Amino acid sequence: MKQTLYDQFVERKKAGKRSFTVLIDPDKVDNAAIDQLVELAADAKVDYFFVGGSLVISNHLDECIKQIKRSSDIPVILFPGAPSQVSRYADALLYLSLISGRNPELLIGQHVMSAPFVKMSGLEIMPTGYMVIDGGAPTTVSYISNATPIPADKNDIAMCTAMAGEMLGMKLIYMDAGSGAKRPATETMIEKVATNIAVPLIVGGGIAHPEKAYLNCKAGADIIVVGNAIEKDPSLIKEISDAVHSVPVFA
Ligand code: 1GP
Repeated sequence: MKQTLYDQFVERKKAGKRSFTVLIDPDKVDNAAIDQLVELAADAKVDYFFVGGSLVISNHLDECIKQIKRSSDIPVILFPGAPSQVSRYADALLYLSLISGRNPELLIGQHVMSAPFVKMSGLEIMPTGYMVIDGGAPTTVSYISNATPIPADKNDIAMCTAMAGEMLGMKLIYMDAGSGAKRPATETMIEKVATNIAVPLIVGGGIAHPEKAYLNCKAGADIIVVGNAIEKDPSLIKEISDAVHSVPVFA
């Protein structure tokens, strides 16, 4: 049987290998920018692309993914800001439930409305406990989700939220300080979460330097996501990818 991407996540985690993911927001890239990102990502041995955004205003999600696929075999995983952001051209879908919030629509409501459509897509579905951490600025995700983020210094709340998510059956936990966060999630919080769950841990939001990506991995992040900083300076792809991949196994 073909190995799923999720199997690959678990295998990499077991082997102590960290992964680097470039987030592409279809609203922020044109064809030339996609080509450039894909080329840099292939050179830098990027592991995955996430595609999505809190708002996808433009209507070219399918086209964006098809274009990535034409020139690269890096897996494309949807990171949807809304149920409409489903494309059968991707490889998998982070099926996000906003477990840090108390907005029933984003915990289960939108899932119910879109379930048949999501199932019909044939995508690999990755049930993901999505935790928004206060990143020091009201980001699009906190505004759109109408949900209070976990305060940046409340490590125990983050830990308990992740534990509950895992026990509810989430296969991944994603700690997100929000795109362009002023303050990314702290290593203390990442470590607290990582040591209390067994499923792979994704960390993103406001990571702008290779050192921070490295420290997050040392603290227990399995998958690092960077979008904003790379949009501003695409040469960071290589630097951050090298940093993530240089973390010693079981550091
Ligand atoms: C946001 O985790 C992602 O949802 C990535 O954040 O754009 O700040 O890298 P940045």
